Amino acid sequence: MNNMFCFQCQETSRNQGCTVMGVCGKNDEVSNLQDVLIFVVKGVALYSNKLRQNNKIYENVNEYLYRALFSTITNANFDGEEIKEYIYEGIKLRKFLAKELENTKILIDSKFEGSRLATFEFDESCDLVDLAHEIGVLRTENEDIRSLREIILYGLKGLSAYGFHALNLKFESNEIFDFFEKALIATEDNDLSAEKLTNLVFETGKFGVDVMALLDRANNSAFGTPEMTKVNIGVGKNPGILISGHDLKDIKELLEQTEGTGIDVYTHSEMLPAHYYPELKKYKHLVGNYGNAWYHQTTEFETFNGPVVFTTNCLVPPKKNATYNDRIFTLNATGLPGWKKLKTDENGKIDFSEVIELAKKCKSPTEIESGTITGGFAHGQVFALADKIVEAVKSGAIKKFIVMSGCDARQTTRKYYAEFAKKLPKDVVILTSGCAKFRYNKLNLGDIDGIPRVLDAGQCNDSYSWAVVALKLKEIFNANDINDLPIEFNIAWYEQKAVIVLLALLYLGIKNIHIGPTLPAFISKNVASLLNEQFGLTGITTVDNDLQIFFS
Ligand code: SF4
Ligand code: SF3
Repeated sequence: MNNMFCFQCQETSRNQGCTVMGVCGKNDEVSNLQDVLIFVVKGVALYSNKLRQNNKIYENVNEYLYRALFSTITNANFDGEEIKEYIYEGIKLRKFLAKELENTKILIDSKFEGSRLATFEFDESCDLVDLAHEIGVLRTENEDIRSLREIILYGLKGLSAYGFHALNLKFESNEIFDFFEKALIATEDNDLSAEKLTNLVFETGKFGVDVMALLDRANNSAFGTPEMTKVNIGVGKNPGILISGHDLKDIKELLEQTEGTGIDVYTHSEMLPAHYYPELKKYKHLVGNYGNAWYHQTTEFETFNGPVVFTTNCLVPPKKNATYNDRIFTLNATGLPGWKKLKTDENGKIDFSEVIELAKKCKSPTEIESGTITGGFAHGQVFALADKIVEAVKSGAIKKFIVMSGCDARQTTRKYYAEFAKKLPKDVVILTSGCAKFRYNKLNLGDIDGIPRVLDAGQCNDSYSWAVVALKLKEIFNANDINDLPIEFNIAWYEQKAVIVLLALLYLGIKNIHIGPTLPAFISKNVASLLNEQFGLTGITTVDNDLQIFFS
């Protein structure tokens, strides 16, 4: 029997599955505990959904469901003790909900009543390997059913992440929660056929669109409409705090608490787009972005010299000789043994005083690059430039757009994306979002009539912007089908947020998407054929060959 089994990300061992230890650094104990947690989360969803049907909604349960599932996303949480706390918290919540249900005399689904999902208990004496085998990925023997169940689950993980950020800004949707719970329960329903599960995969994409739209509204109302912005990538003389991850409410609080302290704030990786929002860029001490995509952190945190705050993934377990461990703080669903966890109070406020005091004692960051990069092309800014863009398309100055949103990661095969960007015909504009952009956003690819050739909409969830832009272009050009537009899709994926983005694009009817650098291990051969036949979804090949396919 395997020590563990996980195949949810692009770096999974041999593109089959991590069975001894995660390539990401997740050990077998944490992996198995996460399997248990996912099972517990489904049990909570079972009761919560029944009560929801009867208009009984519990805010703390909603928050738990998102936060707990989010903690199982790749590179979010490596702390087994914290995962156990989530498990115990879930079992307590499930019991509470069961009592509530008893009081209301509502019956739970007879199919699940008395089942393990409804009654499961956990304690330290449980054999984790046995347990994970019974309730983890490999519980499903049929590989197509397994594939469909896991696609849904990973889509829901991505949905939970985006839903969590929106919730942090007090934006929520009962309809999304309702689907989220129902789909979680469905992944345990042995009566669902492959056809029904396939439909659920596409429905997950619909709610992917909804959750990204919700988060877009939340971010825009809290921080203004992203606008074209030049971001400094050099450093100043003051000590700094580096903030990473995706949660914009967290950076806003950090900026408020550091104002006037003499500390500068820098963004890392997916926090770069914070600079594009008026209500965040107005802080003079938000001085720049330090470094590149998440996996460079093992060297970049060394030279940053000051404290680092993680609001979400991607965390990388430090090397043995790392000197920065006592400078790292985590928040929300993230955790790593030995790194300090910052707590939020009952009003959701974070106390950054410890981070600020530490920063004051640290050296200022060591410069690793200089200059600026430009971004801020979410749908609002693109619409403001619409006339110029449409004119460039009509005159033939812009021949095509290529959406290259998604994730970056370590594998050397990802050099493909930098090479692909460099070799693109000069009349092609890259539309990007997510950390994938770090492969080509510093290549100085120039502009077309003042329109930069790399338009960065923001974080991975801002891929939604490209769907909105595509729909707008369809209207402007009076096209019958979104696929008739001069837009191609070459998406780089890594973790499960990319899965919900992909499902959302499929739901919107976008065809012929290329994904890479490899096809997901969790997509079985039959499911891959179905996606290929129905949507033209395919993998990447070589740069030259793909350029031929896209531009000949
Ligand atoms: Fe392996 Fe990815 Fe799972 Fe980590 S998250 S254990 S690398 S499949
Ligand atoms: Fe990156 Fe982790 Fe996916 Fe939000 S930070 S895109 S990989």
